[in-house]
Amino acid sequence: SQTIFSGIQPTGIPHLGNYLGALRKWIFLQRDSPPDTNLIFCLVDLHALTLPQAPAQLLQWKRESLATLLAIGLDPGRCTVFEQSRVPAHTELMWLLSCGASMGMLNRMTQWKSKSGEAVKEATSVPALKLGLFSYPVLQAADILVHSATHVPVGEDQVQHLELTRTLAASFNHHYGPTFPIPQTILSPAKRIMSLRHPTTKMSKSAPDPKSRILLTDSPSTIQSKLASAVTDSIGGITYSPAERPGVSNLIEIYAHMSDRSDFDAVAAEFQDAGMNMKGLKEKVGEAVVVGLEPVRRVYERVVGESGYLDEIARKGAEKAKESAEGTLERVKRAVGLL
Ligand code: AQP
Repeated sequence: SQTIFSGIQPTGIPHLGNYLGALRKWIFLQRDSPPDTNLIFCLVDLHALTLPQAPAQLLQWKRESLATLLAIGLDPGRCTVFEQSRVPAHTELMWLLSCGASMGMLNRMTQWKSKSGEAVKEATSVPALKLGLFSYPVLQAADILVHSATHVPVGEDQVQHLELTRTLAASFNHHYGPTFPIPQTILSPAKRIMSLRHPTTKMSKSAPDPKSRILLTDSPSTIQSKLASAVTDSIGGITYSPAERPGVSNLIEIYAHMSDRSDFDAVAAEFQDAGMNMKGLKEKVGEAVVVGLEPVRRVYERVVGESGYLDEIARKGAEKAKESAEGTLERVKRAVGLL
């Protein structure tokens, strides 16, 4: 049987990029997978600590992120939904994998290069670079491998980390005998939703400008106003051309994904034929997003205040995840000679 694993950092309320690139796929997998498929979804709170976090803020984001996962339709009866830090097997396996992970490989990770920013380019700033941020992909590999996952649905920005996970798994299997399945990446059609303010960079929770992203819990008027201020261009007409018109193309993609369409050129042609201007395009995209997110927001508002219910989900999820992880960890410990 298959095991599907994926995670999200509780570093803010998930945005439309997280949703279209990953979270919505989780719901489709929950709906369409055979009943014997293990579905495991994780709030990777230890990953969140790789950048500075205020403790009270992190705690609040964890709770809001869990509420969002329930709001999009994850069913804790069908899936394992849990917080990473409650399952110590993740960090234990991370150590064991770290002992076989090469610094050279980690140094090539683009997320490390971008999140460590200028500091990584200047040897003088090396003391400011944090080990946790550097070894982030090894913890991610442990998250996946400790559950013997066979499939991992993620957005495009995580593809390189998944490649590293496969390398670490294959190398471990080579040295110690078959232990881990080699997990496959599942990419959703919305591989990379772009920022509304800087459409050549991906939509991100941590970008400083809140208008650059649409949160899954934004009100209809907030959604419309963020789209109204989306950066486009002054070229006439509406065409789909990501290289020349990143802003407009991103809006067309968002509209298409929210309306279950896959032919971006055809969508653009329809808008063009209807004589739509930029303002009209933004309003149309806004309507599709508002309609698609309305049910999410409704459930979110109901569950986010129910702390007892959320705590119970997190507790039960951790129990299930521990069971799933401990078997693998024991096999790994035997394989390396610790047991
Ligand atoms: N813009 C995006 N388009 C498509 N998919 C995306 N994902 C993230 N941004 C986009 C996918 O969402 C899942 C969860 O991501 P994450 O929170 O674990 O980390 P991230 O990729 O670093 O996302 P953010 O929003 O940019 O967070 P910060 O700013 O905190 O780093 C992953 O499957 C990811 O691919």
